[in-house]
Amino acid sequence: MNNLFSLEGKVALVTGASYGIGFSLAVALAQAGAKIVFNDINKELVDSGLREYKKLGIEAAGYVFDVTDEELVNKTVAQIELEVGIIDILVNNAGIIKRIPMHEMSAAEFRQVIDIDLNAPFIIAKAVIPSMIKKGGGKIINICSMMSELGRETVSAYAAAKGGLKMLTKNIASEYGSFNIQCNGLGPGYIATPQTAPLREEGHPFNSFIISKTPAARWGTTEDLQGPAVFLASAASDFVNGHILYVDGGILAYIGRQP
Ligand code: NAP
Ligand code: GCO
Repeated sequence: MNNLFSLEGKVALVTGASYGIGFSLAVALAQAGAKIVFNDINKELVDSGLREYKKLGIEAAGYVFDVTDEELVNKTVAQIELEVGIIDILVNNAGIIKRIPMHEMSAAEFRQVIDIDLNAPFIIAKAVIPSMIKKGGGKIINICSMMSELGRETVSAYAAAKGGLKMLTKNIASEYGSFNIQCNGLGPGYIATPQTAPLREEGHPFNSFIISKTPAARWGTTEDLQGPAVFLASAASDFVNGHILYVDGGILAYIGRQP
């Protein structure tokens, strides 16, 4: 049974993984045996990420590229394939959110979120699929969100992107399942990372709100996501395809605590 979850001999690319959820997922994949490749948008972040991986005994390979830059993505994937190996596991993690009331959000701000959170996963999946097909298969994990299913005030662009990412996941699964490529989504609930730090400030009403909406009555940690990520990256999920695995403490199942 342990071999089912082993990633020995696999190369995993995790985008936006200098810190936060991406970093935690990369650590888990490394601890399951994968060789970790990650990127971030500037050298300072990549260098800082390399130092943090090394502190954990992980010899990661770091590359600097903006996930929305198709030409640079294609060039870097080719470079990774030469320097490290064919990418067996892709985790599309890099993402941003802009919390702005829709009627105050500019089209440019909306497009920026869509570009990073939806167009980039398309660009990178498109770049790695041909070699996965040649190699006989692969795993693509798109980091979705509660907002792949639900809306809330001020996150219109993010919800549109993450809803689209859910359907892109299902379409990649449909189009490439016959090549032994499994594409699934990982849908974190509310996780304590820099991205949600503004919502967790002392006394912020959102803090108590999320606790009341979560049966587990706590914010998630990036460690809560590690086991599900290894499952989706490993042979244990070879017949799981087009699935969004929500790791949310039960939020999506729960109407919320009565006042
Ligand atoms: P985070 O702390 O903001 O980290 C996001 C990472 O992506 C950062 O390293 C960021 O680099 C990088 N990134 C952003 N834009 C990029 C670009 N254009 N090119 C390359 N890298 C880029 O976010 P997180 O909380 O770890 O979230 C990671 C993923 O999980 C995101 O897709 C997010 O939507 C999703 N998610 C988060 C939660 C949550 O509660 N935290 C829940 C569900 C889903 P910079 O430092 O340069 O921005
Ligand atoms: C927000 C939060 C959420 C989380 C996550 C929930 O403002 O509502 O940032 O969107 O980031 O996506 O799954």
